[in-house]
Amino acid sequence: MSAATLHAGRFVLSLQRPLIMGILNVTPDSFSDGGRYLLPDAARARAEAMLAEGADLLDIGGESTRPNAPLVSEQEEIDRVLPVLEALRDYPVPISLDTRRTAVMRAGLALGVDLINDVAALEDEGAIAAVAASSAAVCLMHKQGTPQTMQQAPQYRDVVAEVIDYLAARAHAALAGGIAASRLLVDPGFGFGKTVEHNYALLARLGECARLAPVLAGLSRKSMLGAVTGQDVPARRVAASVAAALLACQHGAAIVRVHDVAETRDALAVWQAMRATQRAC
Ligand code: HH2
Repeated sequence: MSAATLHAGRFVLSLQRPLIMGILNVTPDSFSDGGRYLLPDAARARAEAMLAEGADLLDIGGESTRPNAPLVSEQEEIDRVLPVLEALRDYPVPISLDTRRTAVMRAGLALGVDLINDVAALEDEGAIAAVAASSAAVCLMHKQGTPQTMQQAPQYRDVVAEVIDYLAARAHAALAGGIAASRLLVDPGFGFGKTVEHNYALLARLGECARLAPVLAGLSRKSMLGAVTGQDVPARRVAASVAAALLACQHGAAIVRVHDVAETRDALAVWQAMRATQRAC
């Protein structure tokens, strides 16, 4: 069963209400915000805006993992994220580092990041040991293939069962490597080697993932939303993203990773007000 708290570096986060993770990509090519926050000042301004809008955590990434994204060298990724992590290190919310590389994790952990958000579920050599040696939380995400190949022909016998089996195995490996259960999040990896149908099957049955560990869900502005709304441009998928975040929370997500913090916060406030009334009745 999901824990009611998450131990994440400097913080013990209550998961009694869903938390909002604001996305900050320090990349030239991320599918929605690429190129906008490359300079530390622009990144800091965006971080502060998201905090003012109600972000509970901030997720900093230096490599786009969108389908067909070009590979970035380890040093390039470190050079992108480190100045921003340095600028944000004293912020009053947990800082998450979105990376799949051990060397980048180590550099971020040395600066005190509170959470490692790994789309490769700590599969890189030495990644489990690097996180275990810290007090940071970790998000273990499922993907099929690599960003360069993953959307070519995703195939599953039973997508929900296979994703859960994979996440359970990675959670087991993390525990065996010395990372406490109270530091673990899991994520089915919406859009990472999945068809539109696979993604919606995972959303409908997200609660089954939540039996493993608290779930982080990243649906914001993704093409699975464009596919059903006809909105081709990511920036026009805000309403669909808010709906998806709300559905994810209804189906058990503990944290939603979003570009549109203020809109998501308002939608979740309405849902929480209804839930509070239900509990009182
Ligand atoms: N999605 C993206 C990146 N990191 N991490 C988790 N845990 N879950 C996700 O669904 C997830 C993630 C991709 O979105 P974005 O960061 O907006 O774009 P890009 O990869 O192009 O930088």
